[in-house]
Amino acid sequence: MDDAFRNDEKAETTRRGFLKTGATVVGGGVAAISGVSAAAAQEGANLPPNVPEWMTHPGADTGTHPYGLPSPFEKDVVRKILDEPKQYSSASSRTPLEKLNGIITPNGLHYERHHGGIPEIDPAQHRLMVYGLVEKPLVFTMDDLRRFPSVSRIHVMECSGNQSFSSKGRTTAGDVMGLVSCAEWTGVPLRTVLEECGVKPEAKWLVAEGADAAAMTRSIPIEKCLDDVMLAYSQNGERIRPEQGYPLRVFVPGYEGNMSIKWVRSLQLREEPIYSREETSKYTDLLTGGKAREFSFVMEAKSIITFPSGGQKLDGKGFWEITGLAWSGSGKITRVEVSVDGGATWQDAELQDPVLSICLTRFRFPWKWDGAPVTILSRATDETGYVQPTIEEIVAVRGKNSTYHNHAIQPWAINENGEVQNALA
Ligand SMILES: Nc1nc2c(c(=O)[nH]1)N[C@H]1C(S)=C(S)[C@@H](COP(=O)(O)O)O[C@H]1N2
Ligand SMILES: [Mo]
Repeated sequence: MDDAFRNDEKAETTRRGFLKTGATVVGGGVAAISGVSAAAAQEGANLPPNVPEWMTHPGADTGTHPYGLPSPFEKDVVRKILDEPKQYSSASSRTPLEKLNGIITPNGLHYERHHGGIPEIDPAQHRLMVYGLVEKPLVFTMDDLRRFPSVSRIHVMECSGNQSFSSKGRTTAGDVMGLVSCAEWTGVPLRTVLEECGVKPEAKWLVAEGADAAAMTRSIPIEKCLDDVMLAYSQNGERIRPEQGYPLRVFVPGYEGNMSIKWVRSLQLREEPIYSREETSKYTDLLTGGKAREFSFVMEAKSIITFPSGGQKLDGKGFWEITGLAWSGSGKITRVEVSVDGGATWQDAELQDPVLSICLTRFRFPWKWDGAPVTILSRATDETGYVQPTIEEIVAVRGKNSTYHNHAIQPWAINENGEVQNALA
């Protein structure tokens, strides 16, 4: 809100203009931003010109929370378990995309996908074993790994099971697409560790195994491993959370989240992929005629409007900023278009800096709602020229058997009361 009144004359006039159209002007405009402040003004005691209660005594002591917590007023900003799991150990929780700003997902809200629960691993007893087609098989401690030169990169990660083909019962942006999060990951480039062991020329694949009860196992092509894959131990500056793979995870930028093996304990170099459960009976795209794609590693360009989105309400016509997130596993987002007429016409949204490779990109689009029912959509393009498809375009190529890798355009329907609904639900 403060931002709307910063000392930029032009912006100030324009924004005041926007706000006047929608909100009641109280006491010169500053308090007029939303109906909420107007309603609260009637209660009075803590509002101008009174001194609020919390200024009348000292606040809590420094160090009350050695590890800080969000305000208690933010208690509803939490991860969401959408489909109550039959077994606790095979489950996912979703990032509340519609409640967050910017591009970084706070660690406590990073989405989770576990196939065998969250192991509690003592880092002093954790080891990474590298074996198979290497000159020198080696076992590393966490301290060994942290002595290598490190890298930090901000990247998105998305589960290929994100955005179910059946949108029934999915209300919010998080419900629809919350198996995606973005963090700054720090670790050692996998290439550095592999060079320490000496990769034999016959090695074409690396098989990573996790130290969870699922022993999650995936094969990664060696070229990718020698390119940008990381062995990550930190997430947004602190050690990776247990849910994200403490103390060590593989991070495979741009590939389906399933390949970023958490709690990684071994890396085997091989000539062939291992064809584990997660790359045969699961995480493969079924086509028509009994066929399936062997692998679908790269996460394609995608976007979602997070405001206004399902479950939210526009409090009257006038100015609203449409905003959302776009990303691609193939590089940078170069364009996001928004439609405010159900897809008949499209206009470019503004991309907010920084626009990073394989990273959430925030887009913004100023809009004046005339109060009539409308469907709004967004569509992303990445630096390879790939344009986010419609669901019809995906079905035309793959048929209706796929369950993974849906990256279709998401429509939100706004009714005459300003209530926003998932147009596909
Ligand atoms: N060891 C192990 N690694 C794993 C998984 C798992 O269950 N066990 N789940 C995978 C899946 S399906 C995804 S989408 C990502 C989720 O990572 P996150 O929980 O940190 O978001 O981790 C992958 N790595
Ligand atoms: Mo996943």
